[in-house]
Amino acid sequence: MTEIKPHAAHWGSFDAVVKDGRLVGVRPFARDPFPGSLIEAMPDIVHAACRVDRPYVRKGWLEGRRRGHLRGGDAFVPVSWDRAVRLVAEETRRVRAEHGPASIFGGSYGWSSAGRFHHARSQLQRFLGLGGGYTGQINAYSYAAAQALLPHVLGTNEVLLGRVTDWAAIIRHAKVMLCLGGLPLRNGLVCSGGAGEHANEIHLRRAAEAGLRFVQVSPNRADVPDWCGAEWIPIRPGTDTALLLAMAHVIVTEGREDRAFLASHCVGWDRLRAYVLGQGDGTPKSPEWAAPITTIPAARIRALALELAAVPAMLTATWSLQRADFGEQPYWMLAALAAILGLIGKPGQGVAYGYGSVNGMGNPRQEVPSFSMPATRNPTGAFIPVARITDMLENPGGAYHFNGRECRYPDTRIIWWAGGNPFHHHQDLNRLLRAWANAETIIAQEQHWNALARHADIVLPATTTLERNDIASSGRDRFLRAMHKAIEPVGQARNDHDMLADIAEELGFRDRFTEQRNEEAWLRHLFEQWRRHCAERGFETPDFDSFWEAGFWEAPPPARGQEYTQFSEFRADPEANPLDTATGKVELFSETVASFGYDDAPGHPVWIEPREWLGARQAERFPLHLLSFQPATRLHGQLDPGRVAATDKIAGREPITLNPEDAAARGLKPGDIVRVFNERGACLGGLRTDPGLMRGVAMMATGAWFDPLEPGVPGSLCVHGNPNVLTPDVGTSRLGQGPSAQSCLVEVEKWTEALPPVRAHLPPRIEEAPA
Ligand SMILES: Nc1nc2c(c(=O)[nH]1)N[C@H]1C(S)=C(S)[C@@H](COP(=O)(O)OP(=O)(O)OC[C@H]3O[C@@H](n4cnc5c(=O)[nH]c(N)nc54)[C@H](O)[C@@H]3O)O[C@H]1N2
Ligand SMILES: Nc1nc2c(c(=O)[nH]1)N[C@H]1C(S)=C(S)[C@@H](COP(=O)(O)OP(=O)(O)OC[C@H]3O[C@@H](n4cnc5c(=O)[nH]c(N)nc54)[C@H](O)[C@@H]3O)O[C@H]1N2
Ligand SMILES: [Mo]
Repeated sequence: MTEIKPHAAHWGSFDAVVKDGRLVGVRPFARDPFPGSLIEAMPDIVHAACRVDRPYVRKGWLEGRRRGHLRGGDAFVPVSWDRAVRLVAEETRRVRAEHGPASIFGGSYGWSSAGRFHHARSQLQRFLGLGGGYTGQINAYSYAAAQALLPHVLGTNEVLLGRVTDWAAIIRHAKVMLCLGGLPLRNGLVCSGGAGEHANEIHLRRAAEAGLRFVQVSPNRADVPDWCGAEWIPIRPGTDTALLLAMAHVIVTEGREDRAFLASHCVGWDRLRAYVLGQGDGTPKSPEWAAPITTIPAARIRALALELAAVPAMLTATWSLQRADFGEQPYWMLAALAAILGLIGKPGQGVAYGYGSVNGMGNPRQEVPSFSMPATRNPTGAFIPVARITDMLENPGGAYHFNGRECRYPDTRIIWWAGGNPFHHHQDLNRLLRAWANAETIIAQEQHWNALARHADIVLPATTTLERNDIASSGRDRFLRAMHKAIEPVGQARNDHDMLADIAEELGFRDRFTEQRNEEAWLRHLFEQWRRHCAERGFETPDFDSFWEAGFWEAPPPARGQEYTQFSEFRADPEANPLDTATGKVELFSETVASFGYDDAPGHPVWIEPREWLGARQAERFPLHLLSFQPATRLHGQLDPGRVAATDKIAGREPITLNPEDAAARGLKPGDIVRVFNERGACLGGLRTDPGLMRGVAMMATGAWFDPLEPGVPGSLCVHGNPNVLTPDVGTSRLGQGPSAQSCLVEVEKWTEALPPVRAHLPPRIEEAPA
């Protein structure tokens, strides 16, 4: 018998087709105009050979090889759920008593699932918070540098997270859109909390039809779809700040700055202006200065600056620009340029970040409340900046700076992860592997034997969303979607909520954790809360049963002609509607940031040479700039064992793209297997070439599961193609402490030895329990 169940994921909404208890197919949500192909991988993922079928404990951990032991190479031993729950509870109790709650690292960064009740990280943090506390992580890998910076400059992170100036306003009023990093459609395939409607392509097509001119500044022409007719200006990665400073130089020297706006709405223009003109350091930031840095001809920089001064313009940048050395600077300078041109708050103009980074950015929609699990308090209040995990593990008690604060790292004894994968997302995995050894116990709630599970001590098998009921919701999407349970849990997998409830019981707080609700009671409870919030804002919503039966609820579309421009009220009256910055104005110079005394993030935007870029001395040895971008064929590491990712690989290895001339200079041709390497590590990749990729740049998507030739040995070749064995692990600056994966130099050579098998999608070595 075939059953059809409405369901949703970060990568789209669909009907699950179930036969004889197995997921056999998917059908895209009928209301989604551009569903994309990622959902097609679902049956492979749910029934993958590498599902964790029952609880396991690392054999070495049971035998006492804990702190100081390199993880990744040991066999695992199956245990019963009862035993696993007891081991975890005992360990949690012991470590809290001996070392205090902050020695449990429960930051658990990661995307988890689209379902908002079973959201694994929220469940784990609720459990750890109610149980006495933990050390968390602040900000996101996506845009940590920006999250620290933008409140100082614009008083808000809405320019990053939404609500941003919407496409309706841009299309109506702007004539040109400057897109640093382009507007890649592949990144619009996903959205945290799931997409009901993939909207980016709708808006881009409308904009192109309306004649909006796109100027794409990026190393990769494919970052904007052809049919946008964008002008492509190639730029060396990591040098956008120099370009923007030079554009400011042109605008000032031509007297085209908006003096009235700078005087009434901004502070610090005198300081930034002096820097642009080179009055303090003797270096005018002219187009002639920026040309050799960026490789953009000075005349082109001058023309671009004058065009933006002449026609209504919207400025944007992809999030990846700030996941780089001193990544705060291009973001600050882009906001400064928008201010110098007087664009901020003008209808359909200004600056916002990420129109090309995720689905639904700039989606015209009514502000409907999102459906979510309420956050719980962490009684320790302890956290680290999101990407400082290796530093934390290496330096218990060590001091560091972050956004004006002096902080100390905790002494971590337990690492506990649910819904994220540090062996996917973190940089310099060989360094992480060494630091990871400093933990006594590593607990992973996972669905698959991915690199996190393989590097854990206690592995608790989690259900996928298809094995439970939930509700998907995103602040960037018009649809609330029911996720019906489609199949029974695979093997002994359990819901994160249920396994944590059992551990809470051992520790004496089950009822506080569950509030005596089961799954259905929770969903009804959260739904009623959401309905109340909707009612307060005047939205009519169905009751739970009608919603569940229908499978989705659609927020009413915005009225025709309705459009939204961010900062329009501030522009109209900056005294009555000040920004939430220290001065209430746009800060081109920030006294607050300057007072921190950071030379890697001073009081106004500056050009600082990245540690790794094509202009650096190391480029002699490692002459290719590696951009490890978001994959078109999966979400991060999720979906990697599925058919969509598989068809893109070359002999099972992750593709790496070079300019044909760079390939030829190395004697390489498309389809070759290559070794990509630098001082931090090496991986294999399958070669592709593209004349639309700038010379000197290599592109390799993230997400191929880490597969070291010798598991547990730092520096071992990743035979599958995970670029994070190559990327540097250093904070963007003391201000943001964000990840800086995009500042990475490598070299590529032909792989001439026998091709080692990819084992990433098979379970690890499993042994029976020791007597
Ligand atoms: N080099 C480089 N590295 C990067 C980036 C880059 O651009 N370059 N980008 C960074 C960015 S922006 C991000 S956001 C991160 C993404 O990093 P992550 O969010 O950590 O990546 P995911 O692979 O989505 O990890 C989610 C994990 O949760 C598991 N999971 C899903 N649902 C459930 C569930 O219900 N229960 C449990 N227990 N587990 C579940 C999945 O199996 C998966 O292993 O990567 C970062 N890393
Ligand atoms: N299909 C799919 N979509 C995704 C994700 C996924 O895993 N899969 N992940 C989601 C997540 S978590 C996030 S945070 C977003 C991230 O969204 P982004 O950070 O915007 O994504 P990236 O793919 O890293 O980069 C976008 C483009 O920026 C360009 N670029 C890189 N460096 C530079 C530079 O120095 N200067 C200029 N001018 N351009 C540069 C590159 O050519 C690249 O193609 O994507 C989201 N969307
Ligand atoms: Mo992200």
